[in-house]
Amino acid sequence: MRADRYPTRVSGTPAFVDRAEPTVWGGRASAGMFGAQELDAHERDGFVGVPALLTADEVTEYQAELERLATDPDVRADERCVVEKSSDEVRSIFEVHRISDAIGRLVRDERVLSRARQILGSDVYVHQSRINYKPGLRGGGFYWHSDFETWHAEDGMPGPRAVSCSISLTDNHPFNGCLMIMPGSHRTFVSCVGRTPEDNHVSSLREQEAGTPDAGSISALAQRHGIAMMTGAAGAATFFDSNCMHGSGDNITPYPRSNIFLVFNSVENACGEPFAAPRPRPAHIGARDTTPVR
Ligand code: 6CS
Ligand code: FE
Repeated sequence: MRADRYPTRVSGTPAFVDRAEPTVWGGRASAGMFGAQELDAHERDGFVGVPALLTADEVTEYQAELERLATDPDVRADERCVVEKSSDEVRSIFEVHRISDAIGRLVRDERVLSRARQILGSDVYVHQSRINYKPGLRGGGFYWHSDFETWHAEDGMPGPRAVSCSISLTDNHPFNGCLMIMPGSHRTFVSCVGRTPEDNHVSSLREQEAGTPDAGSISALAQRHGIAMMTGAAGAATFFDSNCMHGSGDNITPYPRSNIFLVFNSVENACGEPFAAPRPRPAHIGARDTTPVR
């Protein structure tokens, strides 16, 4: 029987489980573009910002690519495309590093890949990639959650040895649905109540239910850690640990919030059977191919 260090969606009462693993792995041996202070910040807070990861020209190039993808009828008809609950606008496109050559190049770019390898201390593969379009005026938010809780329960990810890189392609203001993270919350795993329904991903990627932490846990973590807003100009990136408690608000302003979201998992942390779901999610949401990114 496989040990489950992070039981979730199996009990009627929520619980806090202390994280057993480090946040920055491998004794800082991997060479890469993060300096020592940035890795210290990542270990402490669970996230670290990289202002101007992309140049202004690259931002323009990727914005055009996002527009092209969102208006391509074949992409819209693809199961990897998720539309907003409230409108018919594109909300996310998954496995975008395979659909778009430009984003496939970004995954291999040293500005992204070397940083992911430094944090995870090993070869890495893409567990998930997506583009999030949070359109202006009606862009839906993402309620508080830990990505690792979902990836553990539904994709069979053993431990929190994964890191996300969110690259903003529009200016992220406090008012247009920017990413919010509770600094330090990555050191506490919140065990969630409720069971995972069949094919949960069909609804959860439009609005998450199962795996949503209870109000008491969210309040306790917010009290303990506070809430940081990942604001910044287009082109900035935030690397954040898989177990950070994070979310983003609705966007009722006319200013869209779009980002490219790349999730790297350590090849030492490959996903197996889900820990709390009837079957694994489709490969375009939780990758089964663990070929390292070179
Ligand atoms: O279920 C997932 O994998 C996705 N859901 C959210 C809200 N964030 C992480 C991930 O992209
Ligand atoms: Fe998330």
